[in-house]
Amino acid sequence: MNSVVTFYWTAIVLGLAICVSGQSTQCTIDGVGDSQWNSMLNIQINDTHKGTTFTGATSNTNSLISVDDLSNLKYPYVKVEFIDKELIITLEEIFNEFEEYETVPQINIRLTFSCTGSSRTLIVRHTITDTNNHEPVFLPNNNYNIFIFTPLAVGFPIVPIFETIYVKDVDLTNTAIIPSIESNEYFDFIYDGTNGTVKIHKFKLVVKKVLYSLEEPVILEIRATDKDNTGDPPHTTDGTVEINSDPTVKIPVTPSFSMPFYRSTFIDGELIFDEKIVIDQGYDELDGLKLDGEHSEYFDCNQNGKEVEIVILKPLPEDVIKQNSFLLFSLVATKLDTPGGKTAINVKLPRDDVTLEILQFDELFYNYTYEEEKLSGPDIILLDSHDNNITIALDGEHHKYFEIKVNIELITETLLPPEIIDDNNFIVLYIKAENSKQVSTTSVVTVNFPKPGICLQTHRLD
Ligand SMILES: [Ca+2]
Ligand SMILES: [Ca+2]
Repeated sequence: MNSVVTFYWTAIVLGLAICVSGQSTQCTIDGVGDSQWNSMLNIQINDTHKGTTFTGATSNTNSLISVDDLSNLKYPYVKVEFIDKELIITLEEIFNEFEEYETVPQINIRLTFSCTGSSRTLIVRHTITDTNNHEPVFLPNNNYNIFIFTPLAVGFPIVPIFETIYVKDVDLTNTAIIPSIESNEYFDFIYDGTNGTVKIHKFKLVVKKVLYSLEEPVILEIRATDKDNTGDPPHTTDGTVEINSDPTVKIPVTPSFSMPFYRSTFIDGELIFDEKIVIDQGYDELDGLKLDGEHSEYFDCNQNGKEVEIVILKPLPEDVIKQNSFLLFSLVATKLDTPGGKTAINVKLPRDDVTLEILQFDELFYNYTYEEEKLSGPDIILLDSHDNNITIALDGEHHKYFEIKVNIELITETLLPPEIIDDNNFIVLYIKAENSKQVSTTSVVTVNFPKPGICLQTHRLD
């Protein structure tokens, strides 16, 4: 019995010894340390890398049992071979297109080897460093044709029919495409978000000033420049847009003066203006240009292209000069199918008669705003007025909706009709003060109607 027990014990000890000697013959690969076997073998490559990424002779390795993809990528980008006891890892040809399809810069695989008496697994990670090896590409091609229907408001987006301007840049760290367009007066070229696809950016052209018509096709060069985290120089790709419209479709442009108010001084029988009177929009094909208002009959106006000159038609009577510090009248431009344009002309009269009492407002021009049914603006002050019998009157467009309070402030007691606000960006009022000696003075008040969005027919205030 003892010899039998001894035999079993010997067999158990021998078995254990064989197991222990099996562990000591596990697989090894040159260039792969224990820490890498325990975590992973990280291989750093550029996105432009080609061919082999790792070779290493093995020991105690019988075969490569399996290669498993751990990254769930579109293609197997890595080939693993075990030839003559050597592990060889190579990039497949399709890796050239890795950036076309993938967004995560890693390829993870698991290798399982058959070792002497056991097996061993090794995780291999290829970490891909991005370089700026791709240029931005306009899609579907870099020539776009756009047809527009004028008029178009500022900010109106224009895009090709049945397509969109896309730019693709597949570099792994691409963060943006910066658009630019050749210098032109009509359009800006701006970013318009993504189309929901990573690596594809959307763009549009927008109208940068009111576009009433395009007489000729406009062909513009557009550019897309990439931005990424590679540290490499950016790439720029050129494209063109051709914009056409039907030139027979036109709307008349409402005439508009560059300023709501022009100052002048009457010196030695001449009118000297602070600045030129300019019709900055819609000056062509005017039906008429006329002066309107009290004392305007002494003056005349002539149009020369965009500019308007006001001249003295007949001498100002002495009593007009004596009784007024200023004259104020309107210059009106009329044009068929438009509301026309209007500006105020202020003429400062000479004051060499020092005995004449001067009556004057503190400003020649007051700017009020009517917004959300509230009127706001500066106090209107009469200077050096010791006369208790001064009358103040209001005149001008829609003046019946306003009144002047004693202290002096412009107010409105009634809500302005919506059509007045809709049809105008501003209206002009005249305030006239007259004292008991019939000395009078005038000033201009503009009431602005701020509007969100765009108004095609504008009067400029600045
Ligand atoms: Ca790029
Ligand atoms: Ca790249």
